[in-house]
Amino acid sequence: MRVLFIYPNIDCPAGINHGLAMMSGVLKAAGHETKLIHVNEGLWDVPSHHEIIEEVREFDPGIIGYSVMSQQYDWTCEVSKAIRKAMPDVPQVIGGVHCTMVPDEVTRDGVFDYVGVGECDFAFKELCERLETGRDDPKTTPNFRYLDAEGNIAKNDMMPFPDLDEMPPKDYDLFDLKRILGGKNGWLGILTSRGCPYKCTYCFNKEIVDLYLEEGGAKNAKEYLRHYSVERILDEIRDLKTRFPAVNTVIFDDDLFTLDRKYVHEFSEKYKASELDLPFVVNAHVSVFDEDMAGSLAEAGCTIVKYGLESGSDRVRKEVLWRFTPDFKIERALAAAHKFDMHTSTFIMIGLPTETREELYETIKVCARVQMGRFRWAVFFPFPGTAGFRISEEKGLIDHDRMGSLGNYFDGSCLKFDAEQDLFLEKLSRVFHWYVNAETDWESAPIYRELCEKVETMSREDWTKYKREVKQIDRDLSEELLAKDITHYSLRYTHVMGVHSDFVKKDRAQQANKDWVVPAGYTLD
Ligand code: B12
Ligand code: SF4
Repeated sequence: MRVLFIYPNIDCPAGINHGLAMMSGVLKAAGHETKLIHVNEGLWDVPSHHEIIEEVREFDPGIIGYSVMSQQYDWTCEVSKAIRKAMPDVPQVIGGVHCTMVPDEVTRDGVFDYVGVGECDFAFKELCERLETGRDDPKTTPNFRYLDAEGNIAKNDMMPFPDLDEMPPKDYDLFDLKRILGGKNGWLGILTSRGCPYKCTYCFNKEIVDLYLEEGGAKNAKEYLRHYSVERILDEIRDLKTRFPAVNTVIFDDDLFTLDRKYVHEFSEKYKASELDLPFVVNAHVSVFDEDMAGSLAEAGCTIVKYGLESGSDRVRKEVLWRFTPDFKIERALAAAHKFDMHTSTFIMIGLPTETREELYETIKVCARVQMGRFRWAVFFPFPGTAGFRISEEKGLIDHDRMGSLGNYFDGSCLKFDAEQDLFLEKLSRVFHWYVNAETDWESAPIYRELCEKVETMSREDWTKYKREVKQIDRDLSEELLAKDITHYSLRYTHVMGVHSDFVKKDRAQQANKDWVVPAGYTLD
């Protein structure tokens, strides 16, 4: 069968969709033909409905599969309706995180013929083959929901979590990897595992585990966490590096690379011995990262460790985020990476449900204390289907109109805070790093304290004018401080990332020596 995937990767970094790479690999191994329309403005101009329909016609698929996250659901529905009008007989199927989170909502919308829930690597192949051969009723295919003739939601059981090493190779050729790597300065995203045992309220992992416990025959949450064998991953990277010499850094996109100490040691030893000679980046959890792991990873070539820090307030972490990491572990995890000279990067969230101004300051203070290499902040967004959504909804905090109109998670909150807190959040979402600088014991702190005081007294009107100048003010001040060798964080790469001046200096020195390829997401401008 000819299977056409459409991946709306709009308004976001262009990347490999690992789910599609795997599903396409499974289909190709069974003799099917696949093609992808990868919609991302960084890769190509976003096609019009007309252009998409033309491309669909040309490929003449037996089925169309969309892979969507919540943010792109509305766009996908519009495209699907346009295709339906032009080609009513082609079955259209949707899957991806958004469908797993709110399957009934998507099914009820009635736009797609089938809605895939959970990990559909084998289930989608099964559906394609049932539709093609008629050997079994497609309507009973595991993992799928649909509207029956009476308009009720019909739902099938789920297949158990797939065993990763039973899967055929991923089909990276589905993507224009050369172009993707070009846009990312040679950074290759790889997934070595699936699953995470934590239950953070803003993430989808808890919900997928609950779903498989209820409907997928899973006996315990541990079944969710699976690794590909280290040998398979090394072969995958070796193959891609050979075929795409532009690859110069591997970024392991796994939710949690460092949960299993034994795995970290095994991986590090084999990676080093493989002589791949590619620096790599991992995601770690602040609860389970120490010098033993840091040493092992650094020795193997790890250069950057990324952590979710999210909030500096113990109450918010426990009550709102369900992240039960005490402060000392956060500090230990960051210090461990610094000891081995690895760059550290943390994710921060502001504007969390019930978060007070004092608690926001606790987040600022923890950043000033641990002095990570960089931090990226976002304004909390309650993804439908998450516990974070339910917590916010129960407390009547969600402004639904605002939620629908927010294009990203950086410029404002869709929660109803009082006017003063709302304005403070807007300010922080532009100058969070100034507040962090102001709380340090650095020579630059008084300068930033003065700036923060100025920002705090501004009315909304004054702030609206001032915020347009923030980037330039920040850059001018940073250059002045760099010239005097005074430590500080400044905005680099995006308007929501504070980068330590030591990194800026190192980066410039290496660029001057021309032996440094600036990694995507780690570039300075
Ligand atoms: C790697 C990753 C990225 C990578 C690659 C994205 C990608 N599409 O693969 C990059 C860096 C590009 C990225 C970007 C973003 N990400 Co991201 N990302 C992840 C991460 C860590 C892993 C994704 C993954 O590969 N999973 C493993 C694969 C096997 O699972 P899967 O992709 O879900 O696919 C399976 C099923 O969903 C289903 N399926 C998928 N597609 C289809 C299609 C059909 C037809 C069918 C039937 C089934 C089906 O079967 C697949 C195979 O089992 C997840 C967390 C996670 N654990 O999933 C977050 C996650 C998916 N990302 C998230 C977010 C918010 C983003 C961004 C919006 C961040 C931002 N502000 O820029 C962007 C949006 C990207 C986009 N859509 O354009 C959220 C999504 C929340 C939501 N409800 O939408 C997640 C869940 C993390 C979280 N906060 O909970 N991300
Ligand atoms: S630790 Fe990270 S991946 Fe795991 S549940 Fe929490 S946010 Fe999600």
